[in-house]
Amino acid sequence: MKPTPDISHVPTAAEHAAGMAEYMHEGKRLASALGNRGPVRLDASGKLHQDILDAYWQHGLYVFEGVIEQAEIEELRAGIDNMLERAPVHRGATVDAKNRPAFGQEFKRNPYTFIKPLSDPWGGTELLGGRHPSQMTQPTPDKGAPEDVVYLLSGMCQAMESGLRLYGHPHLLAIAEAINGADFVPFNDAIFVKQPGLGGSVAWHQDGVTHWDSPEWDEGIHGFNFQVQLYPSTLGNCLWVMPGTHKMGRIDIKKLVAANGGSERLPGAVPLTCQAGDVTIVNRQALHCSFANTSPDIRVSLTFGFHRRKSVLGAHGALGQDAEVIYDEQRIFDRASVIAVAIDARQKRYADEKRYTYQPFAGLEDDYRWSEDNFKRVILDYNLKDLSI
Ligand SMILES: O=C(O)CCC(=O)C(=O)O
Repeated sequence: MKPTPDISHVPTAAEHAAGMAEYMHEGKRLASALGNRGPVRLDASGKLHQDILDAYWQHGLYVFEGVIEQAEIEELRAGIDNMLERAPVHRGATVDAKNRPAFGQEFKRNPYTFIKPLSDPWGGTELLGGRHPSQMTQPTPDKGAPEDVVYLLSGMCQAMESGLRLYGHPHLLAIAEAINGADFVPFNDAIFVKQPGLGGSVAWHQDGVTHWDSPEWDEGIHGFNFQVQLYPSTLGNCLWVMPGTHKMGRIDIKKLVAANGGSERLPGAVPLTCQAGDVTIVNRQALHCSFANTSPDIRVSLTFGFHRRKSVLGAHGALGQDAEVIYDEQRIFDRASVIAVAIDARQKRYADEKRYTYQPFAGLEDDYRWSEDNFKRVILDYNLKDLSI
């Protein structure tokens, strides 16, 4: 029998890393048995290959290898470095570490979320619809760790031109179309930054919060998220997913953890290890988490999701959007127009790439060109109109 970890002991970062070894070993074995990874394969008409779609719907996840070219990765990394260098010097500050005005104060939504190093800010709280009911281990950081670290960056389409161009990537949009239909609509975006020895955890959860009791509930009703990996995503810092759980309805996470002796190392999960430039998709109903990053490696994951239009139309705001708001045609159109501008911004940089045609904006391309005016009209503060469900 496996020894049960002593969950009452608060481990040091080194103890936490060592304690993960066996779990990581088993996860690696399960992930290689599962497969569910490979390059993006499109058929002659540009549609995602049916085998990939079937594999995604079977397990609720897929890892697309080598999607983003090195030059684009470098641009995205530079954008993130710039945001991190120009972050408020501490939570709530208006200047950065060099006493310059901190980045992003012109945006209505603050781009920076800070946490205590190695902490779990959501687990066991009512935040985000209470969807993270069980708190993860919060190891003690090494001496000299900063008081706060950046956990999330938001607003990638307005904060970095490279982020907007990524949002218009033809292969990613073809994947969104294959999963959610040609009239798919956006969800939101967030960049998870897991600094080595400092990055916090994201407690076990299922993302969706609104449609669990819908008479039309099915395994795709809450959409899916992409994660574009800018650095290798390792056993020690990656996202972990429980395959097949997107089909199971709402899961009693507290009960699962209790049945596991109180340990968050839930059996059966697979680690989504990646190389830089790989892109994962995870169904928003799949049970997933990431552990405190006590590894020596950084992970930066640009995370953005898409929905079926019919899941969103008429739904009430959730997850940070005002619950009184109803997502009507206009709201959906406005938020979806970011995709139209992103496609044009991408085309201007990658002229040889086949441009994606986003069906809801077919014929409206001239109104949604990438320009300074459209930055102000469409992109600025676009994330106030996220379509969270
Ligand atoms: O990347 C992570 O660590 C967490 C991502 C996640 O939980 C999510 O996108 O819902």
